[in-house]
This record gives sequence, structure tokens and C-alpha cells, in this order.
Amino acid sequence: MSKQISIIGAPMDLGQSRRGVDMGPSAIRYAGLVSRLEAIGYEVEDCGDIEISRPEKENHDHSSLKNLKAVTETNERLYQAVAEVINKKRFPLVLGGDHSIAIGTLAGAAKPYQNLGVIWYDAHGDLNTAETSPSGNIHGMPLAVSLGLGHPSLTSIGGYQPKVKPENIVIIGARSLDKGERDLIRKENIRVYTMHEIDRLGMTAVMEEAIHYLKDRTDGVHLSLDLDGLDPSDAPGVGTPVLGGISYRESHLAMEMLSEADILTSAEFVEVNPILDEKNKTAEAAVALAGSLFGEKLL
Ligand code: 6HN
Ligand code: MN
Ligand code: MN
Ligand code: MN
Repeated sequence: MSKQISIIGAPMDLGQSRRGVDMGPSAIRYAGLVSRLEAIGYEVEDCGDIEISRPEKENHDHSSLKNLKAVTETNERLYQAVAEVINKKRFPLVLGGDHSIAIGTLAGAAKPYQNLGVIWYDAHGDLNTAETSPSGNIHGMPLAVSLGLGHPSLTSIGGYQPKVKPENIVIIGARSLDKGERDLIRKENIRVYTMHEIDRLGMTAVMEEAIHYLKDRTDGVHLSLDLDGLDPSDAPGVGTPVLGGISYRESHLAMEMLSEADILTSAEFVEVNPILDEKNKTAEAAVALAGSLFGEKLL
């Protein structure tokens, strides 16, 4: 992994309907992200936040997708920002924002690779399209978009598609999947470690398997960490909490194992909503997990 990290804030809340997640990057910075990474020995550059397009009052293309135009424009900018960081041979660390920003992150992160692996750490699959979505919220769609499925203005961001192949994806922590998402997972045979596998095998075995699987078939790996993958008792500041999630300790273990495996080429932390949080607990969890992910050691 590059010893130089570039942080990009993507304070967008237009991919869903609860305000406040646009303050996620601030809350994560406030919780001490930069100094935490510097203390491990990284050279850290904070690029600040990308510009977020304003939502339109009316849905001018009459699409069922909420704020499609603004989400598209914003992700085009995020794509550019991530691509620039990678061109400088630095490690892109993107702070959300709701999970719709993964569309832009992945467009940038996947570009230099033939087979980018993706670890999707999340309570949800985020594999909906306009046809299967129960909500019309684009934050429930970024993984499908990255597979080339969904609205053309989203799938074409970055000028190429798909960004990732179904066999290069591992979903960890799933416990809420919509019907269309389950159908897609079965059809494409996407590897999913639900809470059942985490309970049954334990996080150690799950991560060993996931890492081994990705190592064999990919030439880079992106971690997309949705804080709602964690249990709401450990990460209450998220817009779509689901009971029965991954614990704080299990999450640290997962990050430590990723650090040891040294396979990551990009990462993002999303869905931190300070308005719904308890004393910045979720942003603090994000920073602590980033510490483990980037190799922080107690002794
Ligand atoms: N997230 N599956 C639901 C939907 O509206 O499509 C929830 C999506 C949650 C998305 O947490 O990033
Ligand atoms: Mn109209
Ligand atoms: Mn998500
Ligand atoms: Mn989620």
C-alpha cells in the first residue's frame, strides 16, 4: 500500500432522504482522522470536499430515481478527483456522504485495473436498479451501477463500464436484501457473507476466505465500508440501521486482517450521519477502524 494517503470528502446526502449525512466528512475529520493516520507514519494530504450539485426541485427527466441529475454530476466530479489521486500514485480515501458516492469512487478506483476486487461491508447489498428499488434512493444502487446495471447516466460515469465484475465482489455483513437484489446475487453468483456466516464461521474465517478469494483473482481491491454494516449499538449515526449487525470488535478484526493482507488500493467510509449519532460515536468508530485498516498497532 502507498504510504501516501489523499483524503477526499464527498458530503452528499442526495442519494437518500434523511438529511445530515452530508456532514459525515466533517464529523470524521473532527474525530481525528488525519492525525490518526499520521501517527501510524503516513504522509496525509486532505484534498477537502468535492462540490455537490444542487438538487432540482422537480424531477425533470421524470425518472423514478431521486435527484438523478445532481447525483450524476457529483459522481462525475468524484470520479475525476479519485482518478487524479491515483495518477499521483497516492492512496484515495473517500469520506461520505451517503453510499451513492461509491458510484464515483469506483469509477475512479477501478480504472487502472483489469480486475478490481470490491469488499462491500454493509447491512445492505446496494444492488437495486430503478426497477427493483423499493425507495428510489440511489444509495441503494451503487454496486449494481458499478456492475453496469441501472440508469445509463450513472453506469456511464468515467466513460467505461462495467467497473467491476460480479465474481470480483465480496459482500460482508448483509442482513437486509430486497427481492431484486437476492435474484441478482443468485443469478450472478455473487459471494455474500451474511450475518449467518459471520455468526457461524466467525469473522476470522470469513475474512481469511474473502481475502484468499480476492487475492487469487484481482489486481487491486477497494473497500467500501458502510457504517451501517456495524450493529446500530456500535454505530447509531446511520440513516438505515438494521439490528443484528457486525460488532465493533469484529470490525476491528476485519480491518486488521485486511491491513495484514496488504491488498487494498482504495477505500471509502460512508453513511455517517452526525445528526442521528450519539456524541460522534459513529464517526469515532470510523476513525478507529481506519486506524486498524492502515496498520495501527498497540504494541
Ligand atoms: N445503504 N435496500 C434499501 C433501498 O432503499 O434500496 C436500503 C438501501 C440502503 C443503502 O445503506 O447504503
Ligand atoms: Mn418536469
Ligand atoms: Mn450501503
Ligand atoms: Mn447500508
